[in-house]
Amino acid sequence: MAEDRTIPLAVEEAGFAPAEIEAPAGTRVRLEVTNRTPAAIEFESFELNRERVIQPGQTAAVYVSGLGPGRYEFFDDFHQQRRGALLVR
Ligand SMILES: [Cu+2]
Repeated sequence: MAEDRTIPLAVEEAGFAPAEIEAPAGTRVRLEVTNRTPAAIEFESFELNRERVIQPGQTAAVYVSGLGPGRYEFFDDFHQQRRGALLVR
């Protein structure tokens, strides 16, 4: 069984907090994405192949696994100035 890693990630008006998160290669990562803004957001990543609408005040779990080392960018598709990245080492 691969190691499980939970990473909290908030979406605030100013952007993702933190804007960069890290995980070891090969782990199963559970991103706990909380929308702390008053409007719906959409967590999206082409590189992670994930897309999830999250309503204000809600938290959604986004799972990714089997990632090799690299930088995987994500953004809020509804407010595209909000950007962040998952660094896998
Ligand atoms: Cu989208």
